[in-house]
Order: sequence, then C-alpha cells, then structure tokens
Amino acid sequence: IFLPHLVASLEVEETYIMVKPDGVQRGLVGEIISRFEKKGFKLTGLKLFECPKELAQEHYKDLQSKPFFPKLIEYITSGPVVCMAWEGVGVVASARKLIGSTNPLQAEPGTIRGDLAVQTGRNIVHGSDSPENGKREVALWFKEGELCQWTPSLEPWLVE
Ligand code: IDP
Ligand code: MG
Repeated sequence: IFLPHLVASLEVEETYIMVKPDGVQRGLVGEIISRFEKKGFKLTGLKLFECPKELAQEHYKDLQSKPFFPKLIEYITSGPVVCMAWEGVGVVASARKLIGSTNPLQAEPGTIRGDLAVQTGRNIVHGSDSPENGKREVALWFKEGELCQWTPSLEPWLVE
C-alpha cells in the first residue's frame, strides 16, 4: 500500500522528537540527540521537562481507546523527558527511520530503538508520524519564544 508520509519528501518539515523518561534515566540523551545532529537536521527547540498528565493525554489522544493507554500515560509522566523540535527537508519520515520500529525487537540494528531498547513499553524515544502531526506536536510541547530560527553555518555543506 502507498503510505505518503513514509515516502521521502522534498518539503521543509518540522518534527517533534522526545527522549522518553527511560531514555533520560538510562543516560541516553546525548546519544539520541547525536543521531539527529550527525544526520544533518536542524535543532530548533530543546528542553528538559516534566510532562503533566493532561499534556501526555492530549499528545497520545489517538491511542486513548487502546488497552495500554493508562500505562502509556503513567510511563510518559514517570520522570523528565527531553523535548526537541527538528527541522529539515523530509525530516518527519527520515526521523522515523532513524528511530526504528515501535517494537525495539523488530527495529533494525543501526536505528535508535534497534540499538538501544528491547520493549515496546520502554522504547526510549518518540517521533511524529506525519508532517501535520509534526506541526501539531511542536506547537503542543513548545511555547512561542522557546523555538529558535537560525541558520547553521554548516548549511551549505549539507544542502546544495
Ligand atoms: P510510535 O511511537 O512508534 O509512533 P505508536 O503506535 O504511535 O508508536 O504508539 C505510541 C507509543 O505507545 C509507543 O511508542 C509505545 O511507547 C506505546 N505503545 C504502543 N503500543 C504498545 C503496546 O502494545 N504496549 C505498550 N505500549 C505500547
Ligand atoms: Mg506514534
């Protein structure tokens, strides 16, 4: 089947990436940020944050009828998370590829979940699943003034 959001896009997009509480507790924040930095995307927002229950519920509202929803909310609010906004051409689908499958045991080696996690309920990182949700989630997790528009000096070495 044709999944438009999984096909490489030529649009400048934004995506919301979050190191979940297990990633923070396990000391994987630097490693996870590094994967996106090294790839060449642009960081436009970054903060350590204790997520209120209502925000977690709003973020995952599409999953509210799932049996694991209460445990998911408990997990996401169990400790600080690292919230990030990343920008770039095709960043949404590319970030999903860097992150790997939802179930870390099915995630390819070389991906963040494939290299660093073992369970769906402890899969250490979130990434938006479409450009629309990228916009929605960045606006949900960041206030105006928390995001930076800047031009990395390396840009000419990354995009022609
Ligand atoms: P994604 O994070 O790869 O986009 P989603 O299906 O959107 O995966 O699910 C959101 C999050 O909910 C997952 O990353 C995982 O933390 C949790 N989750 C999904 N399915 C299950 C499950 O079957 N058991 C426990 N947690 C789950
Ligand atoms: Mg998802």
